[in-house]
Amino acid sequence: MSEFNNLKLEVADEIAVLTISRPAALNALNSETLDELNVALTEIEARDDVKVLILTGGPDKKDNAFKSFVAGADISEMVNFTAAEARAFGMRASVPFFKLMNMRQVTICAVNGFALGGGCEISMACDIRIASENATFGQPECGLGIIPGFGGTQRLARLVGMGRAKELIFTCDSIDANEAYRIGLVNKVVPCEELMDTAKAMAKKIASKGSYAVSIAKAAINNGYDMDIKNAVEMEANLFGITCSTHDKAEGMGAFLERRAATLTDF
Ligand code: CO8
Repeated sequence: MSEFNNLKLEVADEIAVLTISRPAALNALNSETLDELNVALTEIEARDDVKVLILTGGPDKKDNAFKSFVAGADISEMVNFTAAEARAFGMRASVPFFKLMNMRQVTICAVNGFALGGGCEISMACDIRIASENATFGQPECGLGIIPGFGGTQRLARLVGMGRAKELIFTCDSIDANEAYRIGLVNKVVPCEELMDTAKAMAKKIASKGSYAVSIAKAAINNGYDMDIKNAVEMEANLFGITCSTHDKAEGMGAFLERRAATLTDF
């Protein structure tokens, strides 16, 4: 695996934990971090020993506490952007963000503090979000004279509905973890000290299923979301057919009928 300046990667028991670590800037996303994310996600997707990825933020420089998941895109880098540079920066982010969304492994975002601007946006590119009780979500961009540009205007509305997305983006209000849960932005809220154990327990449960089936289910949900229902259900039927040709389908159904535990091989 590559070496990174702003990321840490640990792999154990089929679960990768990728930590964004720029303690001097509350883990804000600069170009270098976005490029490193792209490399790391490409390498993780190619690894057979990783079934689920957990993305999280590293501790703060001052007291080593988990204060910020990602406090946004790096404002000191963006401050002098021309329109062309801004567009390039947005595109630079969209590559790793789409990887999080579409890679074959499930991606869980463990949000441990500020998830503002680009931080909220990268969490929304993951399949599932688990928040610690100290997490704060918001899209403060309009207060900076810009708009969410890492997919926020699109993914927030898809997750919480257009009315709530518009309110959050137009007012720049931050919301706490419980409000994020209430509006469907996060799947779960847990005490800070339980965040990583909860994310790993969910990852372990997902990893215990047929990984090929899970990856096909992820593709079916993602691809069908923007299709009309008729074509989406037809696409699902085709993907269902593909899963019927796998060892895991024969083993999973056979084990059920024989009243024994299945041994899934991920294909
Ligand atoms: N960018 C750069 N540096 C940051 C950022 C950031 N987003 N957030 C915090 N930092 C730095 C601070 O400058 C400070 O550095 P230093 O110690 O050298 O002065 C350090 O991190 C600690 O921050 P604070 O002292 O401000 O910590 P506080 O605990 O007082 O406040 C906050 C924490 C509330 C999170 C505060 O830091 C803050 O408001 N940060 C900015 C949050 C924000 O506005 N985020 C959105 C940024 S815009 C964005 O994400 C756009 C995404 C789309 C871009 C599309 C381009 C095409």
